[in-house]
Amino acid sequence: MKTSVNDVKILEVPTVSDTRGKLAVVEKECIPFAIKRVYYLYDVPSDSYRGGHAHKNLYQFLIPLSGSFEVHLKDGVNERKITLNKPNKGLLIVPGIWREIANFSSGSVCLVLASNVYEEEDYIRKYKDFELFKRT
Ligand code: T46
Repeated sequence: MKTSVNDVKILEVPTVSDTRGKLAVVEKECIPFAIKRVYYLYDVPSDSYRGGHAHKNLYQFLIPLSGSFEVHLKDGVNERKITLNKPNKGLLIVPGIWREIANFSSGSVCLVLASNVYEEEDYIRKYKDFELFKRT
């Protein structure tokens, strides 16, 4: 699979702001996939890390609803590290990207919008298998 870490993008979520606060809306124009699943990570200890895998076909949009965390990305050749800390800025992760999520701040919440339902067959959980997947 040819995707690279440069295909991973921070997208701004349109936000309506007034004296009562802010309201952010993810509509279909905002992200390049139809949402089939929503899940979120919370109560994550600051010394733990999530991810440590890639997806074969899944698109995801990660939004730091609260707090901050770091997303480490690999495509088999290049790497990127992105800090998410603004609830109106999400990270679009395309298929075929290895990710590790770490350094969660206290009370942080990571919302994930996904292009498909949960399928364990879509996961590549060993880095050696990921390298092979990227070569083929
Ligand atoms: C990702 C990061 C951001 C389910 O039963 N249904 C689900 O929708 C998900 C996502 C997970 N699970 C089960 C599978 C495992 O037994 O929950 C357990 C923990 O899943 P996992 O170790 O994959 O969790 P994370 O936080 O490492 O990764 C998750 C997503 O799996 C992954 O796509 O990018 O959040």
